[in-house]
Amino acid sequence: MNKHVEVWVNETAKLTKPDRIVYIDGSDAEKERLTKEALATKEITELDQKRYPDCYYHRTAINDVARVEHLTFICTMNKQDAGPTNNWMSPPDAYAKLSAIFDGSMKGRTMYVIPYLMGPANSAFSKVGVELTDSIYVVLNMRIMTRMGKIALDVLGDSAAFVKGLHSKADLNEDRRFICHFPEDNTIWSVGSGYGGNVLLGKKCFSLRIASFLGRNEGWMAEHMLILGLKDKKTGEKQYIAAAFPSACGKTNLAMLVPPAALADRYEVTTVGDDIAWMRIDDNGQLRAINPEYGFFGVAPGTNSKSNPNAVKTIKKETIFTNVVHTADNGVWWEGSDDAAPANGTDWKGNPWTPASKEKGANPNSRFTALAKNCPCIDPDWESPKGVPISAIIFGGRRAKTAPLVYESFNWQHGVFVGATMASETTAAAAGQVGVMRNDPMAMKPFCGYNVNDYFAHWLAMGKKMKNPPKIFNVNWFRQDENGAFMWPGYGENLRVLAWIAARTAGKATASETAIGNLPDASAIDTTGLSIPADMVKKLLSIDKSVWETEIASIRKFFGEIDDGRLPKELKDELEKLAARIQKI
Ligand code: GTP
Ligand code: SPV
Ligand code: MN
Repeated sequence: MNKHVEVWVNETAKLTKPDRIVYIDGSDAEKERLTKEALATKEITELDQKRYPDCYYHRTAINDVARVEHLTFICTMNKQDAGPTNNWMSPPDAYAKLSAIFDGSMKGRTMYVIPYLMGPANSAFSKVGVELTDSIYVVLNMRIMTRMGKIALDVLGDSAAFVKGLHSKADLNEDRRFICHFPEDNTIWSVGSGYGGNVLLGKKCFSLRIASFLGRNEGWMAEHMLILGLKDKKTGEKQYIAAAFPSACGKTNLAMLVPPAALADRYEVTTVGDDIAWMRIDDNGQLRAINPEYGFFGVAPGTNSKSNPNAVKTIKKETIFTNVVHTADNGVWWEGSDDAAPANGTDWKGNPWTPASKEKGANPNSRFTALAKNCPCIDPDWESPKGVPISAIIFGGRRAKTAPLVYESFNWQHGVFVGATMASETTAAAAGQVGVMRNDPMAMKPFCGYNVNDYFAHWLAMGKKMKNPPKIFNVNWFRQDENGAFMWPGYGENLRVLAWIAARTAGKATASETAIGNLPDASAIDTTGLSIPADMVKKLLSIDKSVWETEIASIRKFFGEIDDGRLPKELKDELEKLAARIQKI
């Protein structure tokens, strides 16, 4: 064992006082042993192994079903370094406060030591983390979401360069639940939760909050982005596109997109990642990206053979289902699944459930944890140590009125402004009210591990270092008509928008310059085989002056709220330029 890890494990054990310590090696034998143990303690339930080979079911506590942004803190010595969008505690205060909760929290339990690697082996992008946890569910999930065990220790060698993550379920009491990040110490302390993003520390805590901080200091980027490959089979050209949408706004779906029948001969989409991208500029000035994860922690409700057939195939085996309906015949079900609702089942709260029940059977944020390598459309280069070249970056969110289906920014700086001023409706991925519009710059509001103004400055600086910066686009699959119905069919049909983006990036498509950016003419979106009212695409691409005036006022307000003296002047300039252009409509 790496001696730095060992020293830290022993120190931590003095605080948390586990009955025993188990070092995780990632082997198959270990997986079998842990699975048996988790079955025996009922932390997981074995599903019908004929229909669901190597699949398990887990239910979290009822008060613990999503990320908790109000209990998530960035703990930097200087408060301003955490910035205006993060909760802050001073490191001494946070360590003291959480130490009191961690004290003895693992009594009667096992502390698992999980070394894990974010990114492929032999890659300059990759980084090592070690998570100490008293949750066997965390271990089994980390085995799917990261490259876990020996592989990580081999990369680490004798080095002390690893992210220290400490997690204890403690008593799952919300009053004693905290997710604290100490970017200056490479450390994460998470206590009082057993749910996904709060406890699988390799994911949002390390790969976004800590990694964004490291990226700023080391000259790279950690982003809440899917990465997909789009191949034009006619020309043989292939592009990689990264897209940032807020939580539960369609990253997994877009990453695994199946082209509509009418365009299936022409285009192929492959998946590199569905949630997180680490991006670096190579020696030729090209932006390249890896997916640091090894699996998908995807939203279950709405996942079916029509919306996301590749996800349905990915979760056929070796999958952990969390907070969905457990059916009487020992399967799983959720709202919007392929199967008819089961006559009898147990809902996410553990109560009997039938289709006549008033409440939803699956929690809206119920999830599957599945291996990326089981995804039928996984990209052949998804584990390439040098990453894939990114030619376009897409921002988007849930906007009922404002944003058109798609537009292209004028240049990198304007594109950074477009990302910085993103807003979207909140979803069930985080605790709190759903459907509330909020600013979510680059889909990183809950995940940026430092001052968001410095983050914008980092984006601007990175663009200057690239030879051909990716073109930056904005999309909106969620525009609604007067009756609140989605105007765009979405899902596989989004390929039609990707195709325009790719053509535009390749310099092969025309666009009209408008006040907000370059827009395709309605005829430039290929609607072959799509039954949609003739003027719908035109409507989807329309820009309403008064709506945008309101938008400008809201951006002005947002900038006013976050500007602590560090908001880059370039972004304020872009706002004034946008306001002037809108004025002229
Ligand atoms: P996180 O894992 O939380 O980061 O979410 P995500 O961004 O990967 O979102 P995901 O693809 O899981 O989709 C979330 C929800 O949005 C699901 O209920 C989807 O059915 C729905 N959704 C995804 N794509 C579309 C789309 O193109 N149109 C519409 N109307 N809904 C969509
Ligand atoms: C998100 O909320 O953006 C997720 C799920 O991807 S979690 O891992 O819980 O953060
Ligand atoms: Mn996410």
